[in-house]
Amino acid sequence: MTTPRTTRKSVPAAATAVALGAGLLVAVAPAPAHAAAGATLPFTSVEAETATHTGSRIGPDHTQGTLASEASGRQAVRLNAGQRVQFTVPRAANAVTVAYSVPDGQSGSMDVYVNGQRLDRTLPVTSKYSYVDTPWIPGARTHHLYANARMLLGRDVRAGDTVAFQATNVQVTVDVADFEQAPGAATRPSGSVSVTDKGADPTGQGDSTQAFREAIAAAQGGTVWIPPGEYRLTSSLNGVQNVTLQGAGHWHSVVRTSRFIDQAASSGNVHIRDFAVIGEVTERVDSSPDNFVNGSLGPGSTVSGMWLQHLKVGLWLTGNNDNLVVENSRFLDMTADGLNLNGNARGVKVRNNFLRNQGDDALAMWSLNAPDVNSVFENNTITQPNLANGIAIYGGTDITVRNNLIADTNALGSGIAISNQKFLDPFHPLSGTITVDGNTLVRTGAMNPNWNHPMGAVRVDSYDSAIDAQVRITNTTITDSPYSAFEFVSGS
Ligand SMILES: [Ca+2]
Repeated sequence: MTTPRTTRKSVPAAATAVALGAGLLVAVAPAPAHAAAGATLPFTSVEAETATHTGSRIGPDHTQGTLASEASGRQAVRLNAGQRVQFTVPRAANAVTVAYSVPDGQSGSMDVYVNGQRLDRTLPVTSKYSYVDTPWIPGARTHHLYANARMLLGRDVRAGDTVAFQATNVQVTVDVADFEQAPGAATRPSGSVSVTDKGADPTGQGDSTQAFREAIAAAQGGTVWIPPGEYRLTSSLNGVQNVTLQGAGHWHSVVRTSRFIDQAASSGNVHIRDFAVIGEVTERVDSSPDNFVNGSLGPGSTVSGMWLQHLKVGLWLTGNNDNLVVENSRFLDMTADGLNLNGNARGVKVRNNFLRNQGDDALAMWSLNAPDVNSVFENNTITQPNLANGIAIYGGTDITVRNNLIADTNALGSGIAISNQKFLDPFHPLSGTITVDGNTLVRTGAMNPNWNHPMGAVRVDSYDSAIDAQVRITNTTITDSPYSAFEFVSGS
């Protein structure tokens, strides 16, 4: 949610037991066997605190604004120069992504060792994308203390091999590492229009904006091919409709821009897949469209297999996005939301995505101007949203939140919030049936400094109006919550 949050009156504890509204039905059913929660992911994560190391373990901690509190598992390993953390590789891999933090204002690199042998390549680390301040949000402190860095190892490693990272010239706190087998580059689809045929520079030096625009115009009804390489765009694309944008895989085709698509309307049939969009967003400016997609992709569109990083928001969706599917993508290090259906979403499905280190709600529906209707967040894995909720449903009609895995929320956040907090008008409150089924919540919920009481792992919240909807919460698994598992909050 990238609107300012109003300061909430402290609610006396006794008031939370008051009935929320005449139409509210809450069913907490026993848990039968059900599908495993979360996304099916191509990588396996290993926590640094479970690895061997010569540094010092920090945490566990749930205090707002601390490195340990923002860490996956609420623990991490701090390395001073010369110290290392060594992971036992859990699966065949040739690539690794490391979540880390370095002190504010600093940057450097870590040496990388495979089975004790130092690689020629190093892993750069920087504080550039961390330490986000949002003083207009009451209760916020400096947050977003981590960032992610990825690398191809240049060789294959097997389960049981070791990969170690050694701090060299800066203190590094290592949180978690993802090991995976990155596939080779895909080949160009026949009949496609390559951006390089239109003059795009795959070295990342030249400005490829115009080449992308020309390729999209030339490929109407067909496919734009983004070959392996890095492409720098200096302004956003618009008028994108009736076209497929396809890369060779997100490890191979990388677009460097903080604003990829910015358009209020589209006739739709836009398909975006298999490349990375990595921005340079270091602050959060709510009036700027520093997003992968800002606005509308039009009806019948899809986003799949994308790597999205260092943006403000992944997808901030308004206008017509009927039946949009967003799937199999990774959202890392946004300074605000991962994805927000900002009203008027119809039949949107967001499924099987991985979201780590968002600076606000990881996945949100906010029914502003027009309701979000018949839309679904399912089988997503969400970890470490460091301000606000894992999943937040602010209003809307017939919404489903199913089989998601959410872990390690921080200040101002629940694992899942079902809320009539409106933020702005015209707001469309919860109506119809709100299905919350099969979700797993690990260490979610946090103290809210504005309320002076905690937010629970699952929060049903009649903040601005009574809830006149059926809210069905079933088959929920909640473990290690620092505060309440379920919380029902009356209005002010
Ligand atoms: Ca950790």
